[in-house]
Amino acid sequence: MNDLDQLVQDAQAEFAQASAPADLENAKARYLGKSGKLTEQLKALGALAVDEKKARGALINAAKQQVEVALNARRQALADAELEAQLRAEALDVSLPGRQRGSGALHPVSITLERIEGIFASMGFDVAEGPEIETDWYSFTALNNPENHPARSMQDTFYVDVKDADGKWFNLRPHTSPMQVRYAKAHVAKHAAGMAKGEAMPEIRVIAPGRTYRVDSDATHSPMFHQCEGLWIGENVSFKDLKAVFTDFFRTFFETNDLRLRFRPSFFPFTEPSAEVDIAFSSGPLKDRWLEVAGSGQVHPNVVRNFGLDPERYIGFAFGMGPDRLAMLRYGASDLRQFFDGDLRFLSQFK
Ligand code: 2NL
Repeated sequence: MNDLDQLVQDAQAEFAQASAPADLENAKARYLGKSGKLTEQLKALGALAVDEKKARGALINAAKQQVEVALNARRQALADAELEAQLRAEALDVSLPGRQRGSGALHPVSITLERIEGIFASMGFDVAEGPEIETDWYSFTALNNPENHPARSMQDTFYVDVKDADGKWFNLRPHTSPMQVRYAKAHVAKHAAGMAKGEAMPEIRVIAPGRTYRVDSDATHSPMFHQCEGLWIGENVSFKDLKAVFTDFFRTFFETNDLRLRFRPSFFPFTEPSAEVDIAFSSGPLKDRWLEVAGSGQVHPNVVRNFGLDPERYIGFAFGMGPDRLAMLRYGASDLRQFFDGDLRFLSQFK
């Protein structure tokens, strides 16, 4: 092998070893640069005789061409590799599914409240919502709770560290009855002025759904829970009407006529007489099991008086039910607290 063949071979080996464009350009300079090995060879031609110069010059040019071919091939290879790597790094899988925006849904208890409201609205009940922080009078006194009734005690009721106009602590309402008292008083105030002497006031028909609070926590009690109370007051509203309203309500709510109701005598300070309401299905997984679903009763004369009405003339019924409990029954949930833990694995089942 002559010196030029050796030189070409060395150049090819060095180019092959260059793993980055900068390395390759440095290698190129060592052969083709101003003082590169091939350039030195060409410079040396000047010292040769004319005929030798021609022959040697042709050989050097041939070698130079080979080096340039090798250089360009390596440049191309490195550029290809770089492009390849870049494409790999920026790869887009157009077959991947797009990112979706999660769609929200109503909470199971909200769905239940909307169902309850819809059914009562269809029976002519207004839907009233109001404050969750209440005065002592609205939560207890107006509802015929004696001053030292246990329902007022610290064990049951959450109090707010602020006193109302009567010098009593504000409370987190333990039921939605205060809203019905507010509604009844507003109803009476609205109609009293415009009524002719002896004319009967239009009936009060209202439900009060919403959040309520008690110091209580286990599988069937949460410190925050929901209530839906109802009130129907007129000149001639009786327990018979309550029974009809409840029968209609529960059959519509549970979408079955295979449902019986039972009224069990009970006690509430705000009603007299009072009854606990149980339902039983005639078929299905809960067949023939009596389930307590509501409290009810004829509104106590003292409470009617607190509405601003004459209890000798106006009479009616009130009731209270637990939408959380109704949601549990309707959806077959076993622990009330699951509704309020905020775990989407549980909640998203009700979409
Ligand atoms: C229960 C008991 C009941 C009422 C709530 C009521 C409201 C007014 C006047 C009279 Cl403004 N009564 N509400 C009456 C009887 C029972 O609920 O066990 N609820 C889940």
